[in-house]
Amino acid sequence: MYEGRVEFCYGEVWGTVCSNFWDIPDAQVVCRQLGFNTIGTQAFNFAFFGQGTGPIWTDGVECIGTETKLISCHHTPIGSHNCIHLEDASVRCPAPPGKRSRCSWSVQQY
Ligand SMILES: [Ca+2]
Repeated sequence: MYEGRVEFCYGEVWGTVCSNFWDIPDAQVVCRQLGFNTIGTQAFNFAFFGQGTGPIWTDGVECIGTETKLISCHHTPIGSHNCIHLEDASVRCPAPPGKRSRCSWSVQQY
């Protein structure tokens, strides 16, 4: 599992995403964008993995879940929000597609 607070870089500055309307489709897009699997993705709000310290870049993220980039989803204009860092959004992503667990599916040959 890979998990943490969601931040993205805008104008050379890293900032967070407020978690109003933050849910699994949004987290799936983050995981996909980072090269992880999306099945089993979890979304967390209220700074579950700690608060950021930079700007809060956006809020009201509403992805369908199939987008390739978070910035393609509906969201408030950059810098427009009514949040504090206590509301920072986070995700937990399953392992990348190439990394299969020891117990993953296989075919036995006889
Ligand atoms: Ca959402």
